[in-house]
Amino acid sequence: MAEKAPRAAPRDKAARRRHETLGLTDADCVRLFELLVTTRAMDDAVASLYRRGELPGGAFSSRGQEATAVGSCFCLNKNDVIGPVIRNSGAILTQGLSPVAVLRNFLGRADSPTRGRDGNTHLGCMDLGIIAPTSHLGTLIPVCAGAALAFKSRGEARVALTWIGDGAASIGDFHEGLNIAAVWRLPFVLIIENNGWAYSTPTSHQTLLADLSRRAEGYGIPGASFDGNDILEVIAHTRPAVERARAGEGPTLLEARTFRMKGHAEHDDASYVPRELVEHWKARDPIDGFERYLHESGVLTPDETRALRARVAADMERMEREALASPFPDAGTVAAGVFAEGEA
Ligand SMILES: Cc1ncc(C[n+]2csc(CCOP(=O)(O)OP(=O)(O)O)c2C)c(N)n1
Ligand SMILES: [Mg+2]
Repeated sequence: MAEKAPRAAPRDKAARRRHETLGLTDADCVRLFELLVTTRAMDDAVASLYRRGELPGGAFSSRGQEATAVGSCFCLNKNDVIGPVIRNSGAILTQGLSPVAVLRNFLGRADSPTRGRDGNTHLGCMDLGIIAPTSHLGTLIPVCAGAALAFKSRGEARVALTWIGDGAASIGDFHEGLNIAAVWRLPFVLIIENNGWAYSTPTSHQTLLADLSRRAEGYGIPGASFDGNDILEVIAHTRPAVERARAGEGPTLLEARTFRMKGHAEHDDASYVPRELVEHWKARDPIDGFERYLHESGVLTPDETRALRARVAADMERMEREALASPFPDAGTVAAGVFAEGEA
C-alpha cells in the first residue's frame, strides 16, 4: 500500500484550533469539504443539463452560498426537519439525499422524489426530514414553526430549521411564523440568507436595516449576523441556536451574509449586478476559502483536496448518466398523487 503523503505542519496553531474549538474533528472537516464540493458539482450539473435542453423547467444554483446551507444543516440531528429553499441544495445533500435523486427531479423522471410531477427544485423526502417547498416564498416559515409545534406538543427533542432570502424576509409570513414561534418558545431556527439581491432588487430596496438579525429584538429572541461564506462561522452560530431550540428555550434568528454568484436562475445573466461586487465576493468563495483553511491547518494536503475534487467530479458524471437513463413517468399516471385522494 502506498504511504500517505506527509501532512503540512500546522503553520498557525490558532488556525488549526478553530475547528477543534467548535468540537469538530478532522474527519468532520473532510466531510464538510466533500459536501461543499458535491453541492457545487451538482448545481453545475443541473446548469449544464439546462443549457443542453434536457430540463423541462428552470435551473437554480446555490453557487457562492454552499457554506451557509451545508454548515447550518451539519448542526442538526438526523431526526430534525428542514424546509429548504432554492439556495439550499447543500442542505438536502447534508440531510442525506443523494445527488442522483435531485438530478432525476430536475429531469422530471419517474423515479425522482416527485415522480416526475415537478421537474424543478420542489422536492422533499419526509424519511430524511426534508419538507418539500412550494414556490410561494415565506410559506416554509409557518410550516416549519408548525413542525416545531408538533415536536414540542409531543415532547420530542427535535428541531425545525428553515432559510429565507433577504427579499422574501419582507413577506408577511416571516412575521407571523417567527412571532408565534417566539411566543410559544418553539424549537425553531430561522436563517436569513442575505445574498444582496432578490432577483434584480438590491437588499437596500427591501429594508433600511444593516443587520437583518436585529429584527430578532422585535420578537424578543436572540439574533446574530455572521459571514455565511465561512463554514466554521456558520457552524459557530447555528449550533448554539439549535442547542437552544432543543433545550426548549425557543427560536433564534440568524443572518448569514453571502452572495449569489450567478443570476437568479440560469436564464438570468445578472447584468444588473456591478462587476466589482462579483469580483469582491469571488475572492471570498466559500469552498476555496475552506480549502485554504484545510491546507493551513494540516487537515488535508493540496494533493488530497485535488484528489477529493476529482473523485466528486467523476461521481457526479456517473450520477448524471444514471439520472439521464431514468424513465419518464407514464403519461397515463401523471395526475396520480397530485391531489389528495379522499372520498368524493
Ligand atoms: C410570495 C412570492 N412572491 C414572489 C415570488 C417570485 N420570486 C421568486 S424568487 C424571488 C426573489 C427572492 O429573493 P430572495 O428572497 O432574496 O432569495 P434569493 O433568490 O436571493 O435566494 C421572487 C421575487 C414568489 N415565488 N413568491
Ligand atoms: Mg436574496
